[in-house]
Amino acid sequence: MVPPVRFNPQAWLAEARALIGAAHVLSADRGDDLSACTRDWRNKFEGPALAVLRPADAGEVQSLVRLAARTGVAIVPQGGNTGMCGASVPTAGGPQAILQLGRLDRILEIDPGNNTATVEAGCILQTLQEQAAAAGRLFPLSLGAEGSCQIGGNIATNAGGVQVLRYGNMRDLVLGLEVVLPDGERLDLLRGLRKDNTGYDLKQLFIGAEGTLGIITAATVKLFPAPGAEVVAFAGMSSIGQAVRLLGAMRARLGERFTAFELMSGEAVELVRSHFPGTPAPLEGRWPWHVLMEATDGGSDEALREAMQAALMACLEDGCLEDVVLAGSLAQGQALWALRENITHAQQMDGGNIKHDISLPISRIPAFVEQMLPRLLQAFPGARPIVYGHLGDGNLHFNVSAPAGIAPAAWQRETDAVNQLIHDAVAEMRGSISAEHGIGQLKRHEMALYKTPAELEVMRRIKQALDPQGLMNPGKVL
Ligand code: FAD
Ligand code: 2HG
Ligand code: ZN
Repeated sequence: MVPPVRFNPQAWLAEARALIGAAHVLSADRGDDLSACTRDWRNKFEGPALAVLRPADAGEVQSLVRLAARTGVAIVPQGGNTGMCGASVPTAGGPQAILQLGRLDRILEIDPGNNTATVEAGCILQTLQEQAAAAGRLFPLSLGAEGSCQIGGNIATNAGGVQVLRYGNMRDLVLGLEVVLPDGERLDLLRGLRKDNTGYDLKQLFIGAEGTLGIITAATVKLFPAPGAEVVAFAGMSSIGQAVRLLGAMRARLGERFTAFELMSGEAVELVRSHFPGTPAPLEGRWPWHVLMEATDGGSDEALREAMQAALMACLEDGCLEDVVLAGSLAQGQALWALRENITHAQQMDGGNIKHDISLPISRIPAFVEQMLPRLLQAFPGARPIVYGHLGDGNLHFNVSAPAGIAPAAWQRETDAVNQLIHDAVAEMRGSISAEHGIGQLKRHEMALYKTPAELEVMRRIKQALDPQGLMNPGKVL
């Protein structure tokens, strides 16, 4: 990125204010507090912003992007700022403006006949879930930050979450996109088609690109029939090998009805219980591993419960699990989900951690975990691994909290060494170092280590073709 010659911030801000209104161009020089936008959710990354721009529609996004392109100002697209990799905040370098999509929050259409919704990028995920439910439909993407993350951010990160097992990740849910390109051109790919083989599928470029190729302003996404019945179960077992066998057996028995399969170590459950007093212990005994399972369908609760119970009993007899409880009510089911969703918060309250968002072929996960835990403890005595995640998708959060008595900042200094140990082993098993959170700033240098030169070169060529000035979210991904 080339910094503009004789750049005049005041003149730039005045131009931006003339384009979208003074109230929607926030800047530190006039006393606006930008910290909620310049610092990431984990408090790990922070960068200075020339301004926080809050356009009202795609036309205003285009005007701002054209201004930025003409003046050499970089744009950092930002949704709910809940990302885990520092991708939504500025980096050091030339002038960077955060373009916050929150005012583009309308649901433009829900088409129950086509099972689609067309929404602006700044729509909060939970709002879309609720509006889809009001129309008798399900928008299945579900994750702990759903009350504040935005559809545009979900698309830009190709978010995963807890329903991928049945419905896929965000990429599988997107049918159409509208994107403002780095030169301000608007690309209208907003089609609600399930089949369309007319050349390159351009929308795929922007899904998971973390805002480095353009700004998503709207999307058409898939909806599904709203399930009437839902059953949640919580199981305990001694080994991950049992959990993997349980997954296979439950899928074989319940098929499409099986929607979630979340793994939690005993330590993860205890951590949540210690930071969220009142969290019930779902099972009587303590188990090294737990699994939270969910099944849904369009029939009755009783029938689904019976099917789940029968499947679980067979698994108990086969030794895939050692204890299990079925939620007896919606509230009990929600409490089990809260236990799972609070792990991130509990780790944050515990003083932060070194996060890993790995994926592996599911069949290799037991061997990976069994080998990695002792190796980790040998290399970093006292380290506290908090292992959990979306086992049904082969995606684990192999997070490592600091040994007792080690300050969070000191532990963060071990990041590269801990990452190398874990990610080298993942690469040896042909896994991924980022299953669902993305690369951002956090894993940029690591991606360069684990991708092949040919993969990186094709990525660079795509970036160069779409963003030759390098102004779209610089310092992220590549
Ligand atoms: P932001 O954080 O604002 O931005 C993320 C990236 O997208 C940045 O690169 C940004 O530039 C880009 N971006 C944002 N909006 C646009 C746009 N309109 N156009 C172009 N680029 C854009 N993630 C999961 O995948 N699965 C989980 O289970 C999960 N659980 C979470 C639980 C908690 C408690 C928290 C805090 C986070 C969790 N996340 C999870 C991470 C995060 O919520 C997701 O990555 C989410 O998709 C980010 O959405 P956002 O709107 O907050 O995006
Ligand atoms: C989850 O699965 C999220 O809960 C967050 O992806 C994971 O905090 C984390 O590391
Ligand atoms: Zn996750």
